[in-house]
Amino acid sequence: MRLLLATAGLGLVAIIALTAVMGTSRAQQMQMPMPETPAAGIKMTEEPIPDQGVPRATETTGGQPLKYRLVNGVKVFDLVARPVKWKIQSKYERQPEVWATAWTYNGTVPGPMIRVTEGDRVRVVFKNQLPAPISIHWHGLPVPNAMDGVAEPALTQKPIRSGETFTYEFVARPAGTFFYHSHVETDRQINIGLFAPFIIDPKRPSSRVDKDVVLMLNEWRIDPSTGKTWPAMPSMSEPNYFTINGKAFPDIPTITVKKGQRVRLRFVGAGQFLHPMHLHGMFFKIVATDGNPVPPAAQLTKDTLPITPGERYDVEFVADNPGKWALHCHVLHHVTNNGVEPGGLLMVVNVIP
Ligand SMILES: [Cu+2]
Repeated sequence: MRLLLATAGLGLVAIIALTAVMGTSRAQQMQMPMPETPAAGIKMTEEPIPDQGVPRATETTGGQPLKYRLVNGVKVFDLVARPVKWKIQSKYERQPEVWATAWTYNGTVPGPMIRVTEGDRVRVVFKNQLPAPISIHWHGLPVPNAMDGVAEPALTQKPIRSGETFTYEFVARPAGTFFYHSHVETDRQINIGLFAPFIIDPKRPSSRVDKDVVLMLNEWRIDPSTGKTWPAMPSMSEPNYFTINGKAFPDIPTITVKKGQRVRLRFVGAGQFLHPMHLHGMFFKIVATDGNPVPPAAQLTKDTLPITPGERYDVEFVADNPGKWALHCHVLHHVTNNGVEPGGLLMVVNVIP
């Protein structure tokens, strides 16, 4: 790679020198040899995620509710971090089936949803079966400091090494949309799958919805022909796949509702890019930001909402307009799969008359 950069650098120097000597037009006419760029634009600047012996996932859907054991009034959840091959896109048209090498909680992307009621005491027994140290941070939750999972820097705990177990325990509050993710090598670890929803329901719900859907957004860097996966971002590895709940269009399940039903979407920015999510055919109201309810008088009515990394937005709307409506990111490169449209962060809301 250094050689490649050096060659590119020399090429640039040569162009500048030629331009100075010959004038711009002559230099442009000269077909300067440029460094070879792979067709997919994949920059092999660092090692991919190790994939030898990594099994295919046995589950097909991420973010599903995790069962707990009740022990002396404590809701006990078991999590195991392990690598799997995760299918993010089925074969369609001329696009191949695409499998990523993912690091996961319990073998799915996103990891399983922890869903509890405000005030519940939660214990998470967490085992690391990944080949690297990791941790769990409870994003947005005001937990006791020692439970915050910041292991890099080792602010609240040491990284949990491969083979080790660590137990987190705290009271879940307030009600709202949160998530959990690794807090070791975050630039590498989160985007390859170590994130999952954490939903806290209010003791007395103030509003009822017919459909309540969590939509976690993130990005990937994958060679579709081999499944080799690099963390999207380090060493300028730009993402070429974009997923909602670990799936790219056309694999993102349609949200089907009857006309007149109330829908809540909980957007979670789990990746490293901004995604302005746009709903066709209907407006929505922002009812909560980062887990905190928005008073009715302050609820903005929108059809496009930027979700930045780490943010959560709960939006609600009454599905009053029948039809199949697109819900997609309006950074339109993000509705591609490896540069081919349609793909990526694009799904359907089907309102049945
Ligand atoms: Cu986007």
